[in-house]
Amino acid sequence: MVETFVTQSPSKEEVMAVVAACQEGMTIVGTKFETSEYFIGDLIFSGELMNRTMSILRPLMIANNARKMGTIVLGTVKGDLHDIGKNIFKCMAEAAGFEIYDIGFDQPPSAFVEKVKEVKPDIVGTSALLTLALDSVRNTVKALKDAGVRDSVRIIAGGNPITPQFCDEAGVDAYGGSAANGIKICLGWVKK
Ligand code: B12
Repeated sequence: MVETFVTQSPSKEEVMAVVAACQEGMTIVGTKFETSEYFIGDLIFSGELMNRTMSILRPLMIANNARKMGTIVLGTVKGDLHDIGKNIFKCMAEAAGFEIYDIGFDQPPSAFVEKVKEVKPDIVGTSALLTLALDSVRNTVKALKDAGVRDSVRIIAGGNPITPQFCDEAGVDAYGGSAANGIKICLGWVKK
């Protein structure tokens, strides 16, 4: 299906409509998991489908963008294997002209610190879907501080359990919300 769709030269708007429909599908999967209609195997299957879909759509999302707006080190924090939202943010940020260093999922604070020291980004983006991973976001900010690189970057945190209150308390500069909202915030930072 998606393979056929990409051969029909869709516009960026049409591609984004497919991404949005897939996101809605993932919300339905989550609800069915909560009500025990779906099981862990369904989560795994839906996750694989979504990541595969994103890898097919990615070239269309980032096509024809030569501008370089800034650099982002991005990763899902330690203890959390969810990477679909991170991957969507990555594609949309690339489409907006950012250079992304994606360090992957289940990444300890030290991995963020090492990458920041190596590539000196403008922004660090964390993703966390598990409530249990909120401590990892806190620890990531603390590790950047302890390594003396905190003030060289802006930090944005995304994922459902993140709230503006949490960001204030954890020392995160911005609450990401949706990927689209996160891009707006990041563009605002690099344009200043
Ligand atoms: C798919 C899925 C999985 C897959 C993940 C596959 C993968 N490659 O990611 C697998 C099978 C691995 C999985 C495992 C588990 N999962 Co799960 N999973 C889901 C599910 C159904 C969808 C998540 C998803 O991809 N959503 C779609 C994306 C697009 O949305 P998103 O991630 O929120 O991202 C958007 C924004 O948040 C934002 N964003 C995200 N990151 C970032 C970063 C930045 C910088 C910015 C700006 C924005 C941003 O942009 C995105 C687009 O707008 C959710 C249900 C749900 N409703 O979310 C449960 C869910 C997250 N999982 C849950 C649970 C409990 C688990 C398990 C513990 C289950 C178990 N018993 O083993 C394990 C934990 C494993 C681990 N250690 O991480 C719970 C979490 C509850 C909680 N609050 O802690 C949920 C909410 C299901 C539920 N309703 O109970 N899961």
